[in-house]
Amino acid sequence: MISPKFFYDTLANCGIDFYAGVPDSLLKNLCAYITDHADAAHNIIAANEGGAMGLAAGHYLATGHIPVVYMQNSGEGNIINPLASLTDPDVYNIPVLLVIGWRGKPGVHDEPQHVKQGKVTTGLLNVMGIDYTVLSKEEDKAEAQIRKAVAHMQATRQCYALVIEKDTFENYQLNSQSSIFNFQLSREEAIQTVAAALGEKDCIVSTTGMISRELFEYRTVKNEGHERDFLTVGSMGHASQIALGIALAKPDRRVWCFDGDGATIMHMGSMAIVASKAPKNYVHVVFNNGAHDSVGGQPTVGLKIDLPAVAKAVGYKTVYSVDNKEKLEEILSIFNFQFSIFDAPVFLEVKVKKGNRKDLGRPTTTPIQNKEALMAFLKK
Ligand SMILES: Cc1ncc(C[n+]2csc(CCOP(=O)(O)OP(=O)(O)O)c2C)c(N)n1
Repeated sequence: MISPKFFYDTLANCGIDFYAGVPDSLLKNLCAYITDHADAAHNIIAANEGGAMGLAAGHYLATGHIPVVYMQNSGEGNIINPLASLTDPDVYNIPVLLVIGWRGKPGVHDEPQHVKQGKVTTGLLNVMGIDYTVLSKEEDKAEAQIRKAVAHMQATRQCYALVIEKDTFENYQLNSQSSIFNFQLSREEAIQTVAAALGEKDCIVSTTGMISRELFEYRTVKNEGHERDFLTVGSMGHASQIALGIALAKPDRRVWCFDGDGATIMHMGSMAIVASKAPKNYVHVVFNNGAHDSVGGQPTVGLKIDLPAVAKAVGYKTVYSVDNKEKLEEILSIFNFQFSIFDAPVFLEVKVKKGNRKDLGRPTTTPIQNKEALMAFLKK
């Protein structure tokens, strides 16, 4: 395995010291090392991977130095547009070193949302004309690959990708305290509290990562079915729009979006669309731990910005922010009492602490079973 320090120092020796990206579980140790060692001007955890490409391009324009964009392969979709219309040699010809975690690599068991992306990871690079290599797990070979990549980018001004398999990087524990907040509630307790307050006809669209896993476990422990929940296992940042689509088509049901701060910020423009449609049956709950908790806990700006104020500014009718169970239960009881008259869409920020149970399971039903059960439930 490669030590994150070795990778970081090798890039530094090649004159590369600017990072932008969205964290990934396979890159967890590397992202943690970068978070701890690069200063705030040289490591920007972007809203989404396309934004990271923009930041990288700006850095290159200002300095002439090759930047790095790190991401999970799920983020390839978000960079296709900047690759085609910003960095490509047919447009501005800007070199960016892409470091891409390869979830769902064919032959390696992974969750359903990673299977297709894993199959097309290198194919997408081929079609975009990006040269790449799968990074070796041996440091001397990896160093040679990095030097070759840098020489290629310097000669051609084109992007180059290092594709990273599982278990490439040695363990590195994030030290940074910047994203530790001691809120009373865990995310799982907060999810249980909100889910317990829902009506029989209500449905939930939950976001990628631990939030969907914790909701799934809640139903299992309660001996309830999973038909009321759409677990958005992939498509990070789009749960609010899936919920909006359901809410508009089913105005007689309350629809709850269970979002994360990272996912909300990833496509924050979607909040404006929710508000502009003003669905009377829509509640957007953001479990805000200020972190990309599901992939290693790297910080988001979630607790540095005022998300309820953003919601209010784009037009959500009612906004709340709570950081304890009593207040959360109080607000939920208002919803239940006043459902027919309360001013929606509602935005509810629940500030929660980072972390999850170590023995947290994963959904045992398939995405297609989940979809079919929900569609049958919505017909009732
Ligand atoms: C487009 C895309 N980029 C990156 C990822 C990897 N990823 C999965 S969950 C997650 C973090 C989600 O953070 P947040 O929404 O704040 O929820 P939390 O995990 O903190 O509960 C990330 C970055 C992804 N699935 N899709």
